[in-house]
Amino acid sequence: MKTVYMCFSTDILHSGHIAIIQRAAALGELVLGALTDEAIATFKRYPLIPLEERVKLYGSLNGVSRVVVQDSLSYRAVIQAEKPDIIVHGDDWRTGIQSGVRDEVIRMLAAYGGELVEFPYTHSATEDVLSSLDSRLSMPETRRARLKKLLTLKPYISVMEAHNGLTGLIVENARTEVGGELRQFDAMWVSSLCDSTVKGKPDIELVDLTSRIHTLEEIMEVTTKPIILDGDTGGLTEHFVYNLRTLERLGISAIIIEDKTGLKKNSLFGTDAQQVQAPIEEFCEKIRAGKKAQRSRDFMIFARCESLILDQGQEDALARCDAYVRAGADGVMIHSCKKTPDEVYAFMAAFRKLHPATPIVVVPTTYNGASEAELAEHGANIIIHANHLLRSAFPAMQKTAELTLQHGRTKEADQLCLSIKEILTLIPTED
Ligand code: SPV
Ligand code: MG
Repeated sequence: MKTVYMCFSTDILHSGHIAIIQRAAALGELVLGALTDEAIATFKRYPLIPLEERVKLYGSLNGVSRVVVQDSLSYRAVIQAEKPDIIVHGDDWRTGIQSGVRDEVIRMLAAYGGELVEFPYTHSATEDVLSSLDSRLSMPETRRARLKKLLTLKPYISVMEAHNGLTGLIVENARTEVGGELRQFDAMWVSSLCDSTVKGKPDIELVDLTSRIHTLEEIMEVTTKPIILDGDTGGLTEHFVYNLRTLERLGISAIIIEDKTGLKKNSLFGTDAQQVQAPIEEFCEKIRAGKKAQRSRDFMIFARCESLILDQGQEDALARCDAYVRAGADGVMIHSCKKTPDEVYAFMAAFRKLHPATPIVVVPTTYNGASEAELAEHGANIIIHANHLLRSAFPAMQKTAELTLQHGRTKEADQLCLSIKEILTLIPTED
């Protein structure tokens, strides 16, 4: 009897799945692969039913002889271990993001005479239910909890900035395949720099919370991924405790507040801007008050340390971050405006000795030669690309304006623009 392998990532079974299992089982002895939560989280929402439960569920289905765990989107390890005669998949992976994974499967099967059988993909009514389930992920309770959960599932969290509905959609939907693995952003950063700059205002806590919330609402309305808010200094402690409950209720997953006092300016000015760090105890009190005020268990407050930005040295950074964690911060953000990540690496090595598991957030804007994987290897858990969608859009917009003035028409700017057809269909209507 031939062995047949098929991989599943679903946590909600419908009649279409049962039908495909029966067809696969008719080809031989069916081994079902259960994709791990970590692997699933790389390309869609993490499963609501955990792996162990899914393994039991799959194993109880008629036609399934046993279940094995597949820990990557690539079938490489499973093919090597199981050497199935047949691999079954829906034909929907021929194009798009999974086609590289498919190519590898075909190559590996060919090496020993195995066969790929593709069943035509059929749209099931339950798929609509599943996508409506996905949209329920945007509801505040579920959405807020997702960041904490992802921190337990992924080696590191990749975050891109969003500053309005459209950029939110880009962060929500951007996907790429690298070496057989799918990549997508895990969360969004709503930056004070970008939120101020799009409004033509400086990044000095001038754009007030009401306005920041408007931006958040705009993004949240069209996306489902968790949001980390750049909360600047958090303002007065007396105000912070109210404001964070508002954010929590909206479904924001985390706020990062920085240990500055007085007129806050953007950190990337480094020591060129006069900026003052708050006394350690004063900032710890703000963290303590915030943690006491929050109502849910999953909302997180990260403490951002500006010691390296302000040239106060590693010892100061470490003492502060240690105190912030002791005051209840869920994690720390260590910021730097150096061109290399060396001082961030040195900090993480020292901090890890004190707090082996506390999340560390980094923002590699000036030291962006360091890859996410390198930063994570040195201890980072959350990596924020803080301003790049805005910075990349601006040059194109400015060039378009200049070309139009220069030529008295817009034709010369065509190559910088979406086509009319593309802009009309970019945002589909729901019918
Ligand atoms: C922001 O994005 O507003 C930040 C990060 O606070 S930075 O601009 O690097 O200070
Ligand atoms: Mg900021």
